Amino acid sequence: MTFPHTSDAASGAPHGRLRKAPEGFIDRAGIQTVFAEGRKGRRDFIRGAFAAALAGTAAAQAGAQANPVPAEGGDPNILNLPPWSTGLGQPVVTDGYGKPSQYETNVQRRPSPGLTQTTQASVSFAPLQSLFGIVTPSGLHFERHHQGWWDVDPSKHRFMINGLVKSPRVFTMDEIMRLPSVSRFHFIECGANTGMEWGNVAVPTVQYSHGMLSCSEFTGVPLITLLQMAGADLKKGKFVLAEGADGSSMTRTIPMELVTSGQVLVAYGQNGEMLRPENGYPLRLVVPGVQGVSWVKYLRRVEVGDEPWNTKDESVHYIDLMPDGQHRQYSSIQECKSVVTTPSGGQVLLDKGFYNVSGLAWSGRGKIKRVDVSVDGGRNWRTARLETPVLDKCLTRFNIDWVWDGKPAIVQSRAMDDTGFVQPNYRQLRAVRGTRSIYHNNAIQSWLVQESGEVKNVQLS
Ligand SMILES: Nc1nc2c(c(=O)[nH]1)N[C@H]1C(S)=C(S)[C@@H](COP(=O)(O)O)O[C@H]1N2
Ligand SMILES: [Mo]
Repeated sequence: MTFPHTSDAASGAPHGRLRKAPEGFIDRAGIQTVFAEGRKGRRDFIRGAFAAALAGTAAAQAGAQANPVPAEGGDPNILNLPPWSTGLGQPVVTDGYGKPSQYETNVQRRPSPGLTQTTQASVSFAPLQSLFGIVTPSGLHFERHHQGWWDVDPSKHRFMINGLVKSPRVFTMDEIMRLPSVSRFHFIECGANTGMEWGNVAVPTVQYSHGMLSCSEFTGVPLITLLQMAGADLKKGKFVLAEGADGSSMTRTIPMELVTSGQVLVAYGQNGEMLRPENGYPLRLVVPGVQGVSWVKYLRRVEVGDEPWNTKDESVHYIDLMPDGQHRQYSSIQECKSVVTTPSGGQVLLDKGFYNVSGLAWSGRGKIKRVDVSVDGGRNWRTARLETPVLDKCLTRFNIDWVWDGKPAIVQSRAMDDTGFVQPNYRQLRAVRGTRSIYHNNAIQSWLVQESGEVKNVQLS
């Protein structure tokens, strides 16, 4: 399924309909990072750093019209020496693992208040609105558990290869970790990410609309190496089945081409350390470009076979109901997608003037080639800067300058990958996919900046 390159004129969209978030949905603490000190009676703004940024030269040159730092009388925060300039600091951190600043404690992954709450919440969303660059800190990586997570004892964990192989093999963690390894940056996105938007439910923040998305440096052994050690029949073997050791019996079929290309990894490392328990410690499959469900955690078995297995996780879940009433199965590649993370829903712009519009773009088919940004609901587009590195099947950070005139604005981003695929708007997506899907929504996201500065999730029809 591909969409034609949308010309600016063709994608001219009508005005957005403002959708209200469900009552009780907004969890303000989760929405924004606010530096409360000294800001009584003011509107919250998107990062405390903005006060400094606005006084800076880039913003001034870009035509900033407002400076929130009071000039007259002097700012006590620059005039008075704080305790950290006059006293002795803390000794080295010796109590184990380092933690973020106490002023950053509201940057957390969160279960969505809009989803059914079970005794064990099964999804937590990454706070995309608070992150920089492309790497998701491991403690903020989204989680999706079908049966809860486990801290698996690595000395007891075993990984088996069977099926169409000469000699089935069972590996210990030690045996896997002495093999040649590779390290690669890749995004992982749950196929259900942005799923609520199919039903036109205005989840209030980018954390809840797009936060089943994370990006890490993964370290491990290419699965093909392990298959070759077991003497896999790569002629008859057209697919592999990956199975997890947790109670969900997570099993997914993966086409052999992805394995022979060397991209699929049996990974134990995440951002320079071992995987986190909630992300599959001590072993998980990394299937670049493919939806999260195939990235089987607590990986205990890979079977080589000659046809897809049609397991519950591929016949009942993660299928797309198409307009003709048929279900689309095995639609595993996460198509080209992007989202503006600043400004985004739940944030508040302090005042008119300069803002850095920032966001993330990714494609399961390759590298991001271009991202365009619109501030008028898709009538006009400007090409954003792609920040390096721009990697294969990895998040790419984009930035673009914007001077907000204080009037209502609809901010959108539209990504294109190196296959020429252009991220669709809702009209284009629904024309192909209909209206009854849950999974695989890669439509252009719209954020309405209101005159008050408050940013809301809207969907253009
Ligand atoms: N063993 C096992 N693997 C699993 C799952 C699971 O519940 N059990 N969830 C899958 C789903 S649906 C997703 S989206 C990703 C989420 O990975 P994360 O929790 O590391 O973000 O893991 C996949 N692998
Ligand atoms: Mo998922």
